[in-house]
Amino acid sequence: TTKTIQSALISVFSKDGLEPIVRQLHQQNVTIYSTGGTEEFITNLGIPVVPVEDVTSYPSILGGRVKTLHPKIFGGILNRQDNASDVAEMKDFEIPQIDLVIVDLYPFEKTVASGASEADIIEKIDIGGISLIRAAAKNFKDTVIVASVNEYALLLDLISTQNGATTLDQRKLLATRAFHVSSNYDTAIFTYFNTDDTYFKVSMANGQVLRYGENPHQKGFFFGEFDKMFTKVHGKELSYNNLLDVDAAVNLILEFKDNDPTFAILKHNNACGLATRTTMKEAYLAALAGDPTSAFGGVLIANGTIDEATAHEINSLFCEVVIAPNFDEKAIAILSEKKNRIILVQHDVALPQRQVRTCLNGLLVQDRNNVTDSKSDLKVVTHTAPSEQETADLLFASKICKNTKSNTIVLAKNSTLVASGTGQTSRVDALRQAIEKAHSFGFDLQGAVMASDAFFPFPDCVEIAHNAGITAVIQPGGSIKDELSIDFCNENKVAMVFTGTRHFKH
Ligand code: 93A
Repeated sequence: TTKTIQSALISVFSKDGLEPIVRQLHQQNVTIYSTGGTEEFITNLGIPVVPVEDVTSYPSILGGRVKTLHPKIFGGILNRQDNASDVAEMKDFEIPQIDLVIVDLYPFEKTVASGASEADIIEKIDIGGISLIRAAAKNFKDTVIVASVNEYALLLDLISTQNGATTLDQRKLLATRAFHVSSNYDTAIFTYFNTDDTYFKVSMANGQVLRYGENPHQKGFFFGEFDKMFTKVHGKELSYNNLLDVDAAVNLILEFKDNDPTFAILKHNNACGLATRTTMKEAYLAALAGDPTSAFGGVLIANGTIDEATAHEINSLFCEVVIAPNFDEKAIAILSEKKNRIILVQHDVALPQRQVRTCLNGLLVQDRNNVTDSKSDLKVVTHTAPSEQETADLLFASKICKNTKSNTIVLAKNSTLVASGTGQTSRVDALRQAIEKAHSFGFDLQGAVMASDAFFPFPDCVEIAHNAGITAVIQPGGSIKDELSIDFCNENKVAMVFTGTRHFKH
């Protein structure tokens, strides 16, 4: 499968970086075929070159639109050397073998960016070059394709150290990169032509045009398979913001999958109420009591069946979406009394393991945060250890904390979210917000626990928490000033545990 390059077709828009390659090819006695400007460039180097016109017996026509598009060129690139009839036809039609193709395409994107006229832009849609690339890449078994200046260094290495010998793996790698070039090129052309956003609806499988984006003046789309995750049994169409909240809700409740009945209420992707109880109705009422003001217009999610009694309670609340793995029939009838209220039955489907969002002019991709702090992860760093109830509350609070926008502080007591500070630019502000909120809804923070998504750089948070009545703290640890927080806790009999895992969420 090793092949040695004996002939090359070179057709490049930019001649940058070509000289050492041409010299090396010449040194290896490689026959070089070339198009107009490239041929002139090579001739000027004093290196012999065969014009493609001599091969095709055709001049470049239609103002250069047709230069290399000819069976004698494409036959030379596409023939299968282990195919007897291909070999015979090559001989019959006097087609020269082409082992290597080097192309640098017309600069389409650059021309668009320069603000050129439509006519100029259209002339920069490369047809022959893209065909050469695709043909040579298709026939990677026999042909080497260099479709970008980025591969020149590799090519130079191949011809100088291996005398132009290439392995099948090397040719396939170059073909892969070539198809990357050709697909990006066609995407750029499509992007230039396309002005109709709704095109995505037909072009992308399962793509969905939303009423609008985050605000009415923004367009919005959803690409995903919503119906695989949920059965919508009632209500209006989900909006962009509904979908974001549903996503946050599903991630949050996943932390409580195998727990006793747990109910969460979310607003703007953060939990404003969450509680675990022995019945779903009690869990809902406790979650609602956490922050009845924020719950208005929220997204509700349960980790188990929503029964008739729970539905009765929910019905008096204005809420956008209710999600549960199961609903009793009567519960559905009750919740359906409100025409717009969206009712979703959640299926047991895993979420993607990678998360994607746009960033600058590209994308950011990361693994899902799959770490849920458990009892065995906890390292008691204070003289006082948390009690059994406090330990349960610490782990409970840390699950909510992980699913709340940073910086965040979560206060919890008796398996109930008491209050949280969400998305603050300072951790102290997050704590103050949580304490103030808890007090405004009449909570007694004595014996409550505190979770922090990241370490405390200063001992101020544990001081404020202690003064508010908090008796146990969970945090990742890892600040160079950890000792200051630990000392304060020891002096004041506050229990603190480290998890070793930070849970930022931006
Ligand atoms: O107008 S084209 O699409 N028609 C062709 O047949 C053709 N063959 C190669 N453009 C074509 N090319 C392109 O010409 C190459 O992709 C390269 O960008 C350029 C090189 O032209 P020259 O060697 O004349 O500078």
